Amino acid sequence: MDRRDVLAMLGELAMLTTLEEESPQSFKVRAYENATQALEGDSRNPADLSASELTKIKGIGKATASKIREFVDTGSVEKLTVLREKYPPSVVELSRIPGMGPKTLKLIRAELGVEDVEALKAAIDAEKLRTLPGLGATSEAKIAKAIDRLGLAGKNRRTPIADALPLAERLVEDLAAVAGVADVAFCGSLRRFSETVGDIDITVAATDPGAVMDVVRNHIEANDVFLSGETKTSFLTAAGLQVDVRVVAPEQFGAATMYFTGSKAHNIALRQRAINRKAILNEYGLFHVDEEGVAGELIASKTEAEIYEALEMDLVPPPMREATGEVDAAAESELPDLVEVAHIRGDLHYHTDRSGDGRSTLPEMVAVAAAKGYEYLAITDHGEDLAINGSNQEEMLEHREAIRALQGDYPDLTLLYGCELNIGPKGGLDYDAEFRALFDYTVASVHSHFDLSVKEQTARLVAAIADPTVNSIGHLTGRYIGRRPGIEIDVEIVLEALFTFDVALEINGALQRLDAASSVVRQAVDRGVKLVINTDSHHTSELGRMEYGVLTAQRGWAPRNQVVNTWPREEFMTWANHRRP
Ligand code: DGT
Ligand code: CA
Ligand code: CA
Ligand code: ZN
Repeated sequence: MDRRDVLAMLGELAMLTTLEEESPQSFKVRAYENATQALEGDSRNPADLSASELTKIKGIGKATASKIREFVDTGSVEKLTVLREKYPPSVVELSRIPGMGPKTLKLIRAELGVEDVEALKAAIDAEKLRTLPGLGATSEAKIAKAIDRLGLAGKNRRTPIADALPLAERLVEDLAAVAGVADVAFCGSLRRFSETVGDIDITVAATDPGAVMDVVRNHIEANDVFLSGETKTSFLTAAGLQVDVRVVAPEQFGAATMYFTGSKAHNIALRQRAINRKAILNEYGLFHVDEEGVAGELIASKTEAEIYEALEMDLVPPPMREATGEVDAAAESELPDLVEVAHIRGDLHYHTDRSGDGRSTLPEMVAVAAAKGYEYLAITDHGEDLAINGSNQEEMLEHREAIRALQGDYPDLTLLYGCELNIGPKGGLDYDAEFRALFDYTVASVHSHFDLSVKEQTARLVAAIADPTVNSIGHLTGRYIGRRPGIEIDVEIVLEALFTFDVALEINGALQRLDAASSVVRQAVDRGVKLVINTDSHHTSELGRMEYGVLTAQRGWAPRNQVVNTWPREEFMTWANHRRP
């Protein structure tokens, strides 16, 4: 048990308590959130601390400390168990629908007996929601639209990557530690970095499958194992997510990861290539076939690289394996020169505690960026229009002084005095043009008014893009994957404006955002729009998100030279300055 388990437990407690107390502002919810923040700022493993050591940490109260100890000592928390029963996963899912606050949720459960999305849909279709106090036909329609746009209904419901990836990474780490395990990888849509997944597929290389299956079965005692054979175990997590764990022989690991990574359509194209070469490709390897079509001698199986090579093509990076042209491109050695994490030279959407939602100080945030070896960094705290989180002119100018003062300590890292400008409903931006011109670099983004028409949203973005103090557009639609549909825009028109005004399109690495989406990135790449990959960090622990942004960029076929923050400092600065007044 470690920090991540404790933080996950507190997160779940805060979420379920919000439903229970019908408010995110409740004293208990705040206590769990403060504790989370306090633990994030403490380098020790909370599982190693006694109750009194825990309460000595500022932000952790007695009640929370005792819950953490209960969790560490017994593996569960009674309060949480009770809440989980009251709010099963199907109800939690309901609570995430925009317009479905805790009070409304309670009402529809009590009055209509609605316990899951299917029942909610039925109640909407029967026009029952509008009969409840506080709700009307408008909110009924709004909820119906959200369910539709989030893809929540039907049996093809999918899990947002933000919920699946941490769990998969954890399982991979645990399985890697099992004796006799040579290698482990998560495969499937998750490895392809699809923004939602149907299930998690994990492939383990080991000589003794039985031993691994035992560990999986024991390890997941809290979960629901519904299939367990000699080489495959499937289970459902508490949140209702399916995990498939398969064990293969180490010498077949490459063939297996390739097969289970898919996509299915990519596999089919590869299999055809194998057939054309009098061979057969399956999860065990690439084999010669004789005249009768019987598989014979092994050609390759150990690594994916060997198999792609034997198929006379370049290795296709997992995010591109969607059968959208990559097989032909790889065969012709014409895959794009894809951007990689190692190419990134700076982060250009980066908050400090100058922002109301920032959780680390300026010196802390800069120190971690410097340790990453970045050449430039734009500190982009929120502009004044963003209610609680923004800063007024005076505060911003003070902040600028602090940034300038810190610059002396970092001769190899150029610190840019930046801002995350808020795009208003009509495309207006914070401060005035003169004040905005003082910033070295800006990212402009939408944080409100999600319900305007396509036309209004598009015009709003175009107006912001046309402003000469804007360098980039942050998290294009403002979506939270599977939680909040973003604004609806005419992508063609927005890309055209970005191209014309030479403004960069951000790929936001926050797992719940991954915005612009990879499909939009692909269009932007074709259109010649410049890209920028950022972490939108609000805490020193969030810099790792750069990898997620890069994987999303790869899914959109983004070449290195089209991503401005891969450029050397001089080149980047020239671009950043050229249209600023
Ligand atoms: P998901 O789980 O719906 O997000 O999508 P995937 O791609 O992870 O699909 P999944 O979990 O059903 O299967 C994992 C991989 O296994 C899939 O990407 C390709 C491979 N696979 C599964 N079924 C077939 C099949 O019938 N034919 C071929 N060629 N490959 C398959
Ligand atoms: Ca899958
Ligand atoms: Ca699967
Ligand atoms: Zn931001």
